[in-house]
Amino acid sequence: MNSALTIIPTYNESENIESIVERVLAVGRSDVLIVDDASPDGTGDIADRLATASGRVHVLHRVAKDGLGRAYLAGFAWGRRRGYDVLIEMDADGSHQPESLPIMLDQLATADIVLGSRWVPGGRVVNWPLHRKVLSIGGNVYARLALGIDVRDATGGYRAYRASALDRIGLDGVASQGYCFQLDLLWRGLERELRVVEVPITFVERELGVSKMSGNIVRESLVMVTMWGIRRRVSALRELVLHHRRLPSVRANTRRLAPS
Ligand SMILES: Nc1nc2c(ncn2[C@@H]2O[C@H](COP(=O)(O)OP(=O)(O)O)[C@@H](O)[C@H]2O)c(=O)[nH]1
Ligand SMILES: [Mg+2]
Repeated sequence: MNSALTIIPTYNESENIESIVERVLAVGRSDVLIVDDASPDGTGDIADRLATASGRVHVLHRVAKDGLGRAYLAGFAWGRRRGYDVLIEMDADGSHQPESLPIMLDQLATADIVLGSRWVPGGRVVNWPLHRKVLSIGGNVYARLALGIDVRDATGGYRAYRASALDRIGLDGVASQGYCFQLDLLWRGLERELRVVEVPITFVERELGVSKMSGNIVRESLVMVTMWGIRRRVSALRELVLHHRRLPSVRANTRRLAPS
């Protein structure tokens, strides 16, 4: 693999952005793109300063808060135009530890999508309140059952994609946000038979700033996952009845890295 870009979406992350960028640069495996949605707290100005200080840091300013999914889509497009081979998703708040990047990126030698996973053996969550754990585990169990996938952490936001995987996924029709955005990309990847590997990570809840999670984001995921699950079952039935064929299993291309 050649050049990698870590994309960090930000909305009001002035207390976190400098430290996370420094940590990514210290790991030394990727450039950085900050996608800031005109944060009122001045995150964009700090980002500009970081970009002036290092040629490896770039900033994409957007005019208003427009959701995590669209921030990533803009970041992916920016990175693809500049020829990056690997696109990484990382939160700004320190939850996704940059020090895990080498082990994740090494997996791209034999995978198209690498998921940083909290819910495989060796994965951990630090300082999360019980209700967030319940929501995440429950959401993942539901996604696994509804979609028939074999992924333990399908909603996580710490990931690495081969650029070719994003091309195969086809980002044009993706409109979902939040956790649903993460699920959407993974589901499209699995349906296109991309190779997915889960790497255990330690997720550390933010110490500074506030979460932008909302009830709407949860509801969106629930509705979409249910719809995708039904659609898949209808397609499977149609293939079987009309063409006497089985759909390829979406589970076939998934594996887990053992805890180190
Ligand atoms: N650009 C952009 N970033 C966002 C938006 N919403 C959330 N983020 C960023 O997405 C990341 C994850 O958000 P966070 O609030 O920590 O979600 P949580 O970890 O699920 O509680 C952080 O880096 C946020 O700053 C948005 O609308 N636009
Ligand atoms: Mg967070």
